[in-house]
This record gives sequence, C-alpha cells and structure tokens, in this order.
Amino acid sequence: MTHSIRTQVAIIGAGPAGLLLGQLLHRAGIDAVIVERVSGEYVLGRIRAGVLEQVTIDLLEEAGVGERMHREGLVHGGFEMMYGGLRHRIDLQALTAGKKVMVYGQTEVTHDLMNARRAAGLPTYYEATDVQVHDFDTTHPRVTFKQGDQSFELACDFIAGCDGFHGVCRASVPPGAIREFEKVYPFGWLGLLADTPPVHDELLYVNSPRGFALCSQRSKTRSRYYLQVPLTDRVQDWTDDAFWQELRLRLDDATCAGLVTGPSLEKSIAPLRSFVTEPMRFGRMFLAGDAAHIVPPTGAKGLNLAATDVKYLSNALIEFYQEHSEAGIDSYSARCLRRIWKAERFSWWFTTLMHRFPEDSGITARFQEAELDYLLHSHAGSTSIAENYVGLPLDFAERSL
Ligand code: RFL
Ligand code: PHB
Repeated sequence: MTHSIRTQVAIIGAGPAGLLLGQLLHRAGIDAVIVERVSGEYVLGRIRAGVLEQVTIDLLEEAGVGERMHREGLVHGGFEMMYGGLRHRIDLQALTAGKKVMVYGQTEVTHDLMNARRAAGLPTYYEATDVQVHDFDTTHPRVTFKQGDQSFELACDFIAGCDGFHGVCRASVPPGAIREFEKVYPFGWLGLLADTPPVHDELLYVNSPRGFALCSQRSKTRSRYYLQVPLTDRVQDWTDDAFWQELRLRLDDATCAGLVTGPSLEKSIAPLRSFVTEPMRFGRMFLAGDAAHIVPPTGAKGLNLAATDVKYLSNALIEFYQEHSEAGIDSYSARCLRRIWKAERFSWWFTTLMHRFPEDSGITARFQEAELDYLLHSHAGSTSIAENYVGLPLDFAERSL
C-alpha cells in the first residue's frame, strides 16, 4: 500500500538549505514536507562549515533560530593571512564600514533548525530510500520514496532540490536542459577537530612552501585545523601526531609556540571543487545550495550561498502564494546565479592564491608572494578581500547592473 501525502512544497534534503527553507516557509504559512536520505544523527555528525556572513546571520534570525547563535557564536572583526612566515591582519570591520562574520558551526546551525522544526511539529521523513522526483515539468509534481517497508507518494505544487552535490534532483533533469561548469583542484583538505583552545582568537590562512594550512575554531575550547594534502592521501594514514607535526612545519615559530595539540574528535579529507549548474529552475523544480553549486572551502562561502539561495527561493514562493505572482520564481535562477558566480570567483581566486600547485616550476609561488605583498600593503587590495569575505550585500548584483 502507498501512503498518499499532499503538501505545497516538497523539500528534498534536510541539510542547512532544506531545513532553513522549511522554516522560512512555515513562518509564512506555507506547508512543506522534507524527505532526507540519512538519519538526523548522521546529518549532525558531518563536520563542515564554520563561518557565517551577516546575511546568513540575518536569515537565521528571520527564521526564528538566532537565539543560541547570538549567545554562543563568536563574532570576528578580522582574520589573518600568513606568507613568507609573516602574519598580516585583514581588519574586516575597518575595511567594510563595521561588517563582521560569526564563527558558529554548521552542526550547530543544523541542530537549531532541526529543533525548531521538531518543536513546530513539522513533518520530516528521515532515512528515506529510493527517493524519486516526477512530473516537475507539469503543475502537479510528485515525489515518491520508501521508509522501511512503507511506500509514500507526495503530491505537491513545487519541488525544492536541497539534496546536495550527490542528490537525486539535479540528476533527474534531462541532460539537454542543464549546463554544468566544473573545475577540480589537484589537492584536498585534511581537517582535524580537537577540544583544544584555538591557537589564535581569529582565523589564520597560511600560504607556506609546504602547502596551505588553516587555523580555525568552533569555540574558545574547540579548534578546527586544515592542511592541504595530495588527493592520493588517505585519512587513515594520517595519525594525529603526523597532523600536528605537519601543521607546525607550515606555521611560524611564534604561532607554533602557542599551539595546543590534543586527540582528534574527527578527521576527514575533502576534495576541492568549483561547480555551477545553469539554470537552477526546471519547471516546478528548483535547485538550491550544494545541489546547484560547490565552492572550494577557502572563502567559507558554501553554507552562506546555500542560505542566500534559500532566501531568494522562499521570497519567490511566498510571492507566488500570497500575491499570485510568478515574477519571483521566474527570476529565481538568474538572481541566484549572479550572486553565486561572484562567490565562485572569489573562492577560486583565494584558493589559487593560497595553495601550492603540483608541477609548478616555482613561478606560481613567486606570483602568489608578489600578489600577497601587493594586496596586504594596498588599501584597495585589502578592501577587496574584506568586502568579499564578509559577503556581498543581497542586492549587490541588482545594484551593479
Ligand atoms: P548538504 O549539507 O550536503 O545537505 C544535503 C542533504 O540532502 C541529503 N540527500 C538526499 N535526501 C533525500 N534524497 C536524496 N536522494 C538525497 N541525496 C542527498 C543529504 O543526506 C544531505 O543531508 O547541502 P546544503 O543543505 O546545500 O548545504 C551546503 C553546505 O553543507 C556546504 O555548502 C558547506 O558545508 C560548505 N562548507 C563551508 N561553507 C561555508 O559557508 N563556510 C565554511 O566555513 C565552510 N567550510 C564547507 C567547509 C564544506 C566542507 N566539506 C566537507 C565539503 C568546510 C568543509 C571541509
Ligand atoms: C571551518 O572552520 O571549517 C572553516 C573556516 C573557514 C574556511 C573554511 C572552513 O574558509
């Protein structure tokens, strides 16, 4: 027997994009059902993003989940970049008329959104298998899935594909209707999470002859560090000791002196990729977040882009239901892409500036040093980094046209 369910918006994926969309729609009185492939615990176990832009902070507030973020998140008015063994501070606040970022982990954002959804009694089907999207080229799309031995059919007005890079929604679009742009980098990031105080109270991005390193954090007592590693490395071959030793070799002596090491809580390797799908709307199905685009993590843009896609999408759907206007859904893809390409450009550029590229004769490293020397001693150069890092305003693309 198949259980039939009816909703206005079927959301595929309960990552930050899907959960935030569900919350924004709920607050506007629009029904949504979320279907997620894995369990809630599994979603919370993925250690990912750490830095929120102001627009994301505003959106989480708007969704009614800002309270713990403001209590526990760490506001950062700057970050540091190191090259040639010297540290330079990018004063975000001074360079962007007072803008800041917030260090608050994706795990916490997801946790807060899950709690709000549960408290409001909104339906989420976790551990769904065989999820399929149908008829999104008509006004009556459907989603079918199984949970245990039960079968479900979800009839809806719209499908929101918030199912990440490996999801089913983008894969269900006929190949002729979609164009994909991709760049895969010849290295990955090995990340380590530890309950040790961060080496510095702000983030430190390091360009070193041995490769990129990042000293990040989740709280005053929890650190997150990353090392650039070859794609052939396997996480099981990296002991904690080997990680700390390699990190030390990429830092200057003064920073090393303040480094507190400890056992890892989590270690993983992530490949680096730039990827964009055009368009992001296919009839009554929309893609949002990692389902539509991937950035290398160097600019800390992935989660923030997912949040702004969802902002545009929720506005468009609210306009559809409340004002009977299709203007928002018609312009959704173009508005998102204008913003996305700017963040893609920044993330690609920042990655290229800070990493060691295999098979380089040494000229790229010299170019990087010259560029860093220029940028960090030029007000215009530093301002450009700061303006992109804190995130362009939501209406930036519109204003610049
Ligand atoms: P997610 O988080 O991948 O969630 C998609 C959800 O969809 C589910 N799913 C399905 N559900 C039903 N049916 C199917 N067939 C399905 N297939 C998949 C998945 O199980 C999953 O739960 O995508 P979303 O919501 O778009 O969120 C995007 C962010 O997760 C991502 O962009 C960021 O984590 C990227 N990122 C960072 N972003 C930042 O803004 N700042 C950062 O500092 C930052 N650091 C990072 C990062 C990503 C990293 N990794 C590991 C990729 C650091 C790292 C190391
Ligand atoms: C993180 O803390 O996970 C993090 C911070 C900044 C980045 C990427 C990842 O640019």
